[in-house]
Amino acid sequence: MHTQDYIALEEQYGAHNYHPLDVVVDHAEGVWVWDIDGRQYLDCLSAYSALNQGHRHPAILAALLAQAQRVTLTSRAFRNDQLPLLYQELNAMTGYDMALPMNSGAEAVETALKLARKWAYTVKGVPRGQAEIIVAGGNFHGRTITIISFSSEPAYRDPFGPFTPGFVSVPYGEAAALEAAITPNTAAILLEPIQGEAGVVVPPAGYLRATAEIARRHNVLLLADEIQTGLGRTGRLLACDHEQVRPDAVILGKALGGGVYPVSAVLADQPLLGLFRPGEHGSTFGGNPLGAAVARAALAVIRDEKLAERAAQLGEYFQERLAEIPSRHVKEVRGKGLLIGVELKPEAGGARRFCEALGQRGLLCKETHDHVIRFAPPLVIDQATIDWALGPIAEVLAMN
Ligand code: IF1
Repeated sequence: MHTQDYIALEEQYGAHNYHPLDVVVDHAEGVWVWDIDGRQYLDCLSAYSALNQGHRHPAILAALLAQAQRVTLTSRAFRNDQLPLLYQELNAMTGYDMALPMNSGAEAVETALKLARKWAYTVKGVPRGQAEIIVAGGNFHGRTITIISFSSEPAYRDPFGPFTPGFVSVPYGEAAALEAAITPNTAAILLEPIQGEAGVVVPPAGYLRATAEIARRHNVLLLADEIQTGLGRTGRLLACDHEQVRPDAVILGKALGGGVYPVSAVLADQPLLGLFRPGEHGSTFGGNPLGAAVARAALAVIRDEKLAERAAQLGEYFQERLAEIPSRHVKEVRGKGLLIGVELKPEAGGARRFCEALGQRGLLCKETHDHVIRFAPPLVIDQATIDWALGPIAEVLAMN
């Protein structure tokens, strides 16, 4: 079978909810990916930051295989010997008292929203059914009906109503707008520390700090969606750490599963996460021993290989070199750590053709929101590989 055969099968038998680049991946290791014809590519997307530790990290694979030989699934009807250790290790790394494990990012976001509503009714005293949660324009938190209910992107929402009520949207990056939206019924503010999908939008310095202060002053929870920004990506373990902000709840996903298995979680202290009672929330696969063993190894790699520090150093280097590339197409290079967006001018004709041209030169990238090329390689990348990547990137940015 050839590339075109796989593409034809996929188009015929699969739902068309994606528009992937025409690369059929055969295998991968570290920062590298090979297609079925043996062509080699540098992965500059990292599955949207789910591969911070690189493809098939040996320690994570070893944990996966060892656990698969023992037990993979118990459901939460019974206990297993991995989940308690994952809890303890999450606590040691982040300082939060407790965690609640789920599978996908969207499920963990839903978990945090349910938690905030329960807190509003049982602790804050908001009348039942009246809780409001403030979100930011341009957000991306997943694709469930509740989550798309507060998306500002028509493509994610449009034919999928009716929507879940109880959400109020304010412009991202403006603390004053957040404060003005707070009412006595406000339960929480839900934010991404950097908006990934919106095009790597970095808020003004001090925004998170100011938001945390406003939330505290008004007795409103701050929920940080660190699914994409967390676990080292931006140069700190959590992106909120850049401003010494400690949200009431942190939502993790993606790299928590080390690029091999879906694991997500909500972290919070006991007075908040302790509010859930048996039966109020759960998941068949959430907290399963295979996922927990993988997540333990994924966290150990982040800690032992100092991936946050690597992202800080190499990200600064990569961003500086990108900014030096002369190109009439580039409007701005921005980001934190190894979450980098290159925004093109509207006249450039969209980022997609640049991503396709990069693909032909051995770099896998994905456009975000038409005009931004995202560079987010695995955090295990080294400087020499970044130097190599800058060649094809400069070539492509010099195109007409
Ligand atoms: C897709 C984007 C990235 C996320 C944040 C929650 C979730 C995500 C901050 C949900 C997921 C994804 C999912 C993937 C593409 C992708 C994405 F371009 F759509 F916006 F990363 F930038 N919070 N992000 O970024 O996590 O339920 O998917 O595990 O939906 O096509 P999930």
